Amino acid sequence: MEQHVKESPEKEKTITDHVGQKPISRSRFLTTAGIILAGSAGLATAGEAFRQWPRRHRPVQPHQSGGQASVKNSSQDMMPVTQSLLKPVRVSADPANVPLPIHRSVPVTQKVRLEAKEIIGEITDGVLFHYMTFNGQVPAPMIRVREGDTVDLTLTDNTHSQQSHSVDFHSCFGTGGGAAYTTVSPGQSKHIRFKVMNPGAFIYHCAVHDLDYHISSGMFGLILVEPKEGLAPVDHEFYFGQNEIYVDDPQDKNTPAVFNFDNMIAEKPKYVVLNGEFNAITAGKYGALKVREGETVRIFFVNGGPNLISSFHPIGNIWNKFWLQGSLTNPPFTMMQTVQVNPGSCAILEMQLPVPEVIRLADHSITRTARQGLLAEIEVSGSPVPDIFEPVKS
Ligand SMILES: [Cu+2]
Repeated sequence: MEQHVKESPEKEKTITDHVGQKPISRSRFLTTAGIILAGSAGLATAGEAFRQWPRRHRPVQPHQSGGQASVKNSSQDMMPVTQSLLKPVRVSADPANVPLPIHRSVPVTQKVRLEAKEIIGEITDGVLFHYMTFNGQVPAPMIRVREGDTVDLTLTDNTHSQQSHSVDFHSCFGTGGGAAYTTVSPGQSKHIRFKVMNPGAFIYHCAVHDLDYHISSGMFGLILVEPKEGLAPVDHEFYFGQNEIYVDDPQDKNTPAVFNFDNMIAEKPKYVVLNGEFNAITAGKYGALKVREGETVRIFFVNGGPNLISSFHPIGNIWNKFWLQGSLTNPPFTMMQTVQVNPGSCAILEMQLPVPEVIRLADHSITRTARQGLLAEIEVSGSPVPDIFEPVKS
């Protein structure tokens, strides 16, 4: 059995050559523009652009020399502007892309393939960023297994990557949660097997030397270990991940924002986001989630951090069930308003929907929601229930 963590096949698109006004293939256009096509969305990866760069302008690669100073240099000098000809790729994971519940009574071995992939995305309008991801999305793909299953994991570092990567599963007993055996250089693959012993939602994240930088740049996700008896059925399951991004304002809209290590040490991020981008899952960006009055919603939530505690709150509702730390060996708390989710941890949360409304998922360290990009919207359709809520005209 293999989880759907693979990407769609590459598609050739035709665009217009503005010089000759005749259609050329997108890959041909990019090659002409000094970029080689890579990736399903037709965007050149950061590593490709890096290779196109004249050697004398290349930054020192951190994993060649080690140490934080070299990382800083690498980030400050990172990326030429040739990708300005392209629309940056979406990195924000679709919250509705959740693996189906498990209905079986025996343990199996599940193959999971993850690919470390560095891509240029856009945090918000005009702010390009060199994301580091698993499989091109933030948070990384949700993995769903059953207590007692064996995860057969292969981690590959994309050939276009600039950096080495690894993965630490909090659901794995083993040195570094597997990270000690999964450090991969660009083009390399490593393979581990581990048994998931305890039910719950657990984070996985990159765990190389500069793991704070890598996690802040997008390398974290959630693995759900269902209990043997399964989870109660609900109408909707969604998947969200929070992280903070420490960047300076970009020079201009064509130059990726530079990562600021001093601000990361001071824990002063520029952005704090849900699913990788500023207010990504809202009507104003990729669209709000749609549900109906009377339904039940379950959210699998991972806080990548790397440093900030989340105070997770559904504005206009409360969590009628909340599994602290994502642990399913304890009973849920009930009727919780704002819950704490530590960096490097998860939560499972449920909401009931007694009235039609727009629910806004927020971090109630509320400046993060008011100004820094942490917002998602769930639109509940249905008929007004004046007994529960009624706007009164004065
Ligand atoms: Cu990494």
